[in-house]
This record gives sequence, structure tokens and C-alpha cells, in this order.
Amino acid sequence: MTSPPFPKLWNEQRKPHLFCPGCGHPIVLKGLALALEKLDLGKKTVVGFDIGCALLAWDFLKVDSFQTHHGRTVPTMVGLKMARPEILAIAYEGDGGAYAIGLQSLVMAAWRNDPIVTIVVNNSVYAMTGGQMAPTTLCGEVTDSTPSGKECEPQEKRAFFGPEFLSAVCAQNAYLARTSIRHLGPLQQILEKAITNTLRNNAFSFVEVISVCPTNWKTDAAGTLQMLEKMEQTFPIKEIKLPQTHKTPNPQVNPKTLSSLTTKQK
Ligand SMILES: Cc1ncc(C[n+]2csc(CCOP(=O)(O)OP(=O)(O)O)c2C)c(N)n1
Ligand code: SF4
Repeated sequence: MTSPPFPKLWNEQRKPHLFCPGCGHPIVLKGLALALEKLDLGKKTVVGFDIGCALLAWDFLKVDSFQTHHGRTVPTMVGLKMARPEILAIAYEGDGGAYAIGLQSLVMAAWRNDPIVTIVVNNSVYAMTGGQMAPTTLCGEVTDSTPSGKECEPQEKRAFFGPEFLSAVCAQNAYLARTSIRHLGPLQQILEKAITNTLRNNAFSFVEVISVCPTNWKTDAAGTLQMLEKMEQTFPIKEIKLPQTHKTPNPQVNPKTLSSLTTKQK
């Protein structure tokens, strides 16, 4: 029997992990670990985990980590990157933290082209606090604070599209994409591309990952997949902005690895 291909950055001593069964976070974290391992960046990386279910990941991987106030992981990681330019700074947060309480910080980081990678795990609700409506809640979705389903009239009340919104203010060499937990391969590739862009071009990179929260959605396995499909139909799974740059590559990253990166999304 072969053992499952767990990344070397997997912190086995801290397993079983703290997420609920069926949660999407461990898939995102596995994709991140595989991406860091492939680019050989484990020792250079610091991840800021926001308050929300993301906080349960603080010792999930063998990388240095920070715990920040809700919605404040982006400015914290920008500050760390300014103090320690040699590191790879990653901000990891939920859609509530990113698009509600932390939106101002996120917009300004994109506007200033701060050289950090931001990963937003979009599960359509404020999960840790019991499943209240978030900016990403779908039209008609029942949450703790929308018991009759979220109303979307007028249409400006519809779900918030994070990467599309940021594309209006970000710099030419920024990278913005949306992917899903459905396929680990493309998820890992998109994360590699974001990390590479930030290191090579000293630029802002942003990945939203469509995820699941069976606990707050109150879904079984089939219901969770159904809701994931609805999310993927609402939020386009694609690269939203590719970097346009002719800058010299940063020697921190092996050029062979860079040229082998593909961007195919299923
Ligand atoms: C400054 C501040 N405001 C509010 C809270 C309460 N709070 C903790 S987690 C959370 C919601 C998190 O939702 P999200 O960012 O979507 O992450 P998820 O739990 O869904 O992964 C809130 C409002 C807090 N901890 N700190
Ligand atoms: S509440 Fe939802 S997002 Fe949080 S750990 Fe459980 S399944 Fe995951």
C-alpha cells in the first residue's frame, strides 16, 4: 500500500486538524503546501492567518505564522514584508474578513501594489461566528441572518465579486484569479502562479478559492457538492488579471520552475 501524497510541509504532529469534517480549508492548505514545496519556499514563507475559521490553521503547516485580528491580516503581512523584504508574505483569510471588515486594507494593498500574496477562502458565510450573511452570500441563500433567503433586489445587493472589484484598482503587474477546491491540481497551479508573480515582479497577487462549509450550510455530502456547484456557477472560475510586465526575474525563484508553471484551469 502506498502512503497518501501528503506535502512535506504537512505538520503531522498537529493532526487530526481542528476543522469540521468536510471543510474546504484543508484542501486549500494542502494546495498551498504543495505549491510552496514545489517552489522550495517553505523556509522563506510567513503566513498570516486571519480570525475566522482560518485561525484553526495556525499550526497546520510547518511554516512560520501570525494570527491577526479579524480582517487585519493583509496590513499585518504588508508590514512584515516591509520589515523583512526577503520573505514571502502570505495573507490567508475568509470572505467576511477580506470583503467586509478588511476591505479597506485589501483595496489599499492592491492600489499600492504591495508585494504580498492574499488567499481568500470564500465559503459564502461568516463561518466561525455561526453562519451569518457575508458579502459573498448567494441570492436566496438561507443563513443565520437571512432565514428566508438573501434578497437580491435591487441587483446591487447581489454577491460581491472580490477579484473583479480589485482589478479596477490594481497595478499592471498584479495577478488576480479565482479557483475552487474541486480540483487540487489547478488550485495548486494558480497558487504557484500567484506566489511566483509576487516574488518575481515584486507585485500584489490575489487568489480567491471557492470553498465549502457543510457545518453552517447544514448540508450532507451531496448537498455540499450541490452548493459548491452553485457557487462555481455564480463566481467565474478563471484568471481575472494576468501580469503585464517585462521586468527581469527575481533570482529568489528558480527560473526552471518558473517556466514550467502552467495556468490551465478546468
Ligand atoms: C475586529 C473583530 N470583529 C469581529 C470579530 C468576530 N468575528 C470572528 S470570526 C468572524 C467571521 C469570520 O468570517 P470569515 O472571515 O468569512 O471567515 P470564516 O469563518 O468563514 O472562515 C467574526 C465577525 C472579531 N473576532 N474581531
Ligand atoms: S465552520 Fe465551516 S469553514 Fe469553519 S471549520 Fe467548520 S466547515 Fe470549515
